[in-house]
Amino acid sequence: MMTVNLPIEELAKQFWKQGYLVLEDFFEPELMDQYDQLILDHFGYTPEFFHNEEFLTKAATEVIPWFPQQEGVSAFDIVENDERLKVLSEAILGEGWSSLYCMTMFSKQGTKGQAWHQDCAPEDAAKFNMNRLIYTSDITPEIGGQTLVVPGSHKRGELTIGDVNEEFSDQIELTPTKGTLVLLHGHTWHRVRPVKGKYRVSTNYRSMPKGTPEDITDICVYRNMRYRFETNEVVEDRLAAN
Ligand SMILES: O=C(O)CCC(=O)C(=O)O
Ligand SMILES: [Fe+2]
Repeated sequence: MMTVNLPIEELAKQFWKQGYLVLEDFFEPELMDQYDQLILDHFGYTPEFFHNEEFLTKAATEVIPWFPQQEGVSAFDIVENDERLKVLSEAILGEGWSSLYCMTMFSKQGTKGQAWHQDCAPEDAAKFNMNRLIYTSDITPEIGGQTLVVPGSHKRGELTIGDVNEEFSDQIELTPTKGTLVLLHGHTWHRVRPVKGKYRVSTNYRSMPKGTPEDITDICVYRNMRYRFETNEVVEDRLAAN
């Protein structure tokens, strides 16, 4: 691999300490504008929800997914192939890591964002996805949709049971601007604030270490349930069990 002008080892260490990493101005504004336009061309401003009513209500999560690479929108390969992103991913995930899929998540005006969750089950610390999130337009306090994370929570096991939108005293609020890269461990507790602006979008190039099952992100852990996307069902009611 080519040499990259980033303190790679330091950044990897920071990722493993915090469970996330924020790199502002990582991508060129022109590329982000191109992506944002492709995303708006696909969704418009008022797309229909994709998930069923039960999920929308119980998960308190209102995002609409799109997998542009699976539809041959080749512009999305540019970020995938970014040498700096590859080198950083390898430093964090180790040799033999792989890309999972690229998913754009769109939220229209007046929607809830996402409740606290872990993208995959935390029981085995070695089995996880890593989110590589890019923001193609600014998130601002006026627009809403800030991403909340609990630093170090990737080492704290299962997300606790409780209010799906609790304000934790140790949470950190991220307000990513256009071109920002956020790397986020799938076991890190995270949430997205409600969206007040016209729309809010993030694009996630999910990845995983060698030996991770392809369906690692099929079951998501919320504070009130575990949900399986493949079959659209609640696989564990965490409130009933306690
Ligand atoms: O859009 C974000 O900022 C976070 C989205 C999220 O929860 C994820 O990519 O797993
Ligand atoms: Fe997530």
